[in-house]
Amino acid sequence: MKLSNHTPRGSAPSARKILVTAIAATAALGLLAGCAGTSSGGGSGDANKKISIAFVPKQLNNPYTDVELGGGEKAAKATGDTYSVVGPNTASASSQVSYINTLTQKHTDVIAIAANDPNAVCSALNQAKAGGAKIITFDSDTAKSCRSLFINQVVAKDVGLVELKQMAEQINYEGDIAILSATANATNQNAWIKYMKDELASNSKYSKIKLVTTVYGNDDDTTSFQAAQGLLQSYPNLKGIISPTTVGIAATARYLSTSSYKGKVVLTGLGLPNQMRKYVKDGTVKEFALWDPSKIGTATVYAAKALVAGTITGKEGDSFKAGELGTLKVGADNTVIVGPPTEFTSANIDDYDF
Ligand code: RAM
Repeated sequence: MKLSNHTPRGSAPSARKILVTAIAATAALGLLAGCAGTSSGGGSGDANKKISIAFVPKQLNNPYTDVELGGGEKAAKATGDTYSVVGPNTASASSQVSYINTLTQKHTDVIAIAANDPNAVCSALNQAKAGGAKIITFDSDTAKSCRSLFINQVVAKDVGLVELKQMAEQINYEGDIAILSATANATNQNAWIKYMKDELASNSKYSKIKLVTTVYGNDDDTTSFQAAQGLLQSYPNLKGIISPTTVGIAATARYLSTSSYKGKVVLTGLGLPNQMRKYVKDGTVKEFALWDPSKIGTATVYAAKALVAGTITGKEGDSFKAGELGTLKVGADNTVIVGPPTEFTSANIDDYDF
């Protein structure tokens, strides 16, 4: 959603060409499929088969989730597939289970889930799979055995390293810092935090930085705001807070912006440019990072279609066409990486609208 278009001029195929190609592909695949049958989710080989895909985000009513799912909805409209969203209002470990069970009963072709816990949803997902559904994780993974594919926004290590780098530069590589995360079980945040801790322990340029604590705002605005307040009460010498969650960083910025810590305590992490803009402009925050969440939704829809069609199984080396994102490749751990992180500062934040 950056306000520039990376599609090279003249590269878009004409509508007629697409139509002709689509008809030809359908005919060819129809011949290939023969009498193979078209059981739900079974991989009929028909790349044009319309599917039903249900997204189960970590929680509803999270602005980040809204952008992510917006990409999925747009892609499903373009492909003519049936798109739906169901999910809990809180991001607690097992809050998604009942929604998965309902989707299983409805014989949804693909369940795409951003897991609140790597294991708590697995038995429900395995039942869905036994009923014929394909399982994709996006944003936040489950244990590998519970899904065919993980659509990951960015290489996890890169996320951890960029957040730490932005903090270190602003505190001159010295002092106490804390992490204000989402939920204690979140697979994505825990992976990023692990890489931050590894780097703090192993990279000598960070030897004077001490991570004093990690606290959790549960991706709830009020809880995160209070957690930020509590951190500064408990650690008055804190130099900085890293918040690897869009909910956490926005709530912490709001707290800092009207407190005596504004401009003194450094805040970095992962934020939506539209939520963070005012805190960058008023000097509360200098730098933060993210990616375009809508691309995750887009990639998930095209991966879902390829899985149902049987053109991919999710193994390393598989690739599939993902509309405006071009061709995406499945890498190690059955994971697709959508793109690199973007760093936002006052110099570029107005170029982004999400
Ligand atoms: C929050 C959620 C989401 C995460 C972003 C960065 O919105 O925890 O899972 O990817 O932050």
